[in-house]
Amino acid sequence: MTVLLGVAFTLLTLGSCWGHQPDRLDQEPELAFQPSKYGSLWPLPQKVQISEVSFKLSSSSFRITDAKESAAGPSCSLLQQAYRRYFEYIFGDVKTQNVNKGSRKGPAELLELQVWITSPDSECDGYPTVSSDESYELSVDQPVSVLKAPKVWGALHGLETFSQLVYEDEYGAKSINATSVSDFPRFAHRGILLDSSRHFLPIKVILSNLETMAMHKFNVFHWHIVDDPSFPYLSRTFPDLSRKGAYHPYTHVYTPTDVKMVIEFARLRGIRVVSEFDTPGHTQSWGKGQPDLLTPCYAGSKPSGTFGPVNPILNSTYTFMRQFFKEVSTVFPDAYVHLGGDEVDFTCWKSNPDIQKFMEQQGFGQDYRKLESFYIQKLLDIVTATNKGYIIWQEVFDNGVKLKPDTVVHVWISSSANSEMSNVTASGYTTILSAPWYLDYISTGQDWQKYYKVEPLSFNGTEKQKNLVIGGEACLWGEYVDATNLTPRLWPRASAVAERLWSAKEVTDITDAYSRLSVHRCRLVQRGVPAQPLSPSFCPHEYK
Ligand code: CP6
Repeated sequence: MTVLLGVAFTLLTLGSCWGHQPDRLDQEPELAFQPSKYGSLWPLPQKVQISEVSFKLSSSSFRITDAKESAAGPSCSLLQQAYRRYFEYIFGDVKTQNVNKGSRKGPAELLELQVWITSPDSECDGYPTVSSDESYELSVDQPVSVLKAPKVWGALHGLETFSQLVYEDEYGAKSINATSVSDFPRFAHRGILLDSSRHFLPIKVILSNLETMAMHKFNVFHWHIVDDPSFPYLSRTFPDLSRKGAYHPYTHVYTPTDVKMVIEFARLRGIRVVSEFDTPGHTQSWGKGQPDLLTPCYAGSKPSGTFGPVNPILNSTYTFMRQFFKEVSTVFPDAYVHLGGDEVDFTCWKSNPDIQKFMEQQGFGQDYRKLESFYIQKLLDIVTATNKGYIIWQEVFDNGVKLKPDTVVHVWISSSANSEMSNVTASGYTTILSAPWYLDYISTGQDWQKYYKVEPLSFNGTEKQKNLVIGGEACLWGEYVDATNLTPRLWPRASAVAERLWSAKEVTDITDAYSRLSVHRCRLVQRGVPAQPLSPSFCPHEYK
């Protein structure tokens, strides 16, 4: 067995992805590329030890297999499909690989990665949840490497980590160093929000984004599926909603089959699909297919012909919501639905004489937040009756609505995020943070650093309060985003968020992050993801 100075080779190879110095920009320090001792791992595992001993891998002999003790065998198609995916990521297009194993006496060869699900219930056929065990342990060694995980969710993450440890030596042959990894997420909820209302996002775009999310150990796809401009969700119970409210009734809709496909594709990658049906605001498109759902706005004493938020004073509103959310609760298997509740504009409610009368009867005075809370309270009860939990935008909490103890409050307003996190957790609610992570906002320069430097637990609060922060989401609002620019706008900027939510709190070295992220970004490109560059540079395998 020949032992190579694997690390030296790793560094050489990784180094080929570094170009010139990044341009000096106002806000960020200039970062020099110094190869990281962690190679190109992203997000960084909780514990890693990479040795200098290296092995070769060849596509003709290397296999990913079920360990014989594993609780998941060949019948677990989630794992079998994952083995195939990662084999392809490791070896690329096998047909065009140079299979120059030949007679050249080289270092030892790694022949096998055994995957061992250690808990009696592998959860192979289940859905991931907020409390899923995502931990894994990986030992890369001769003659076989072992990936141990209690559940399939950890195994999926471990396969990604394994694939990130493989690099090309100077002859283009695949190598890996003896390594041990012990890993688990810092936060349980690590999400990406995509908005399919401002622009319709073809299923293909959604699926490829899920694939990229899996490469980053993201585990929640927050599907902001409908909003003011369009209603692409095809409801079986209320088909007029998309027939009249989508941009196009056939080409710009998500059919039940489409939705199933997204959910299963996500499940196979350990990703939850949390749908958002945002009300009472952001609902213009709902009004087209559901007469009387929205509040008629008045100009003086006459209806102006425009409509405002969902009409909270009609019984028919709640009959509709009951049926609609009953359907949603069966279509989306996740235990949570996102109910929105953000940015309700009171102008229209104020203009409407029937609403004014109702306010008086209820003793709400001029406080329209009370009317908003009245609506939301009823909605929450409706959704609770479907046996779902809910996530709501922060305004619902701010307005003092009575919430179930397991409610997740989604903090999005940047100016007050820290005090909001303090207040929400002081009231005993769990929370997720998005305020610092609006990835639809763009600027020149390395803004990934700004996202990376966020510390979600920097607010004032007790240990108990901090434990209520279950994670965060990067948001890609869709006003200026469609299939043409979604991927490069999101990646690798969302990669910064992935590491902040997965890795240990102490992982803050921006120089080390830059080195790993540069190579990671090239890996995304090699895998066919058009992720934008961080700085002037080149990749060994450019995008094609
Ligand atoms: N759409 C919806 C949006 C936003 C929200 N809800 C939003 C507004 C301002 C900023 C970011 C996002 N585009 N439905 C608020 C959660 Cl800065």
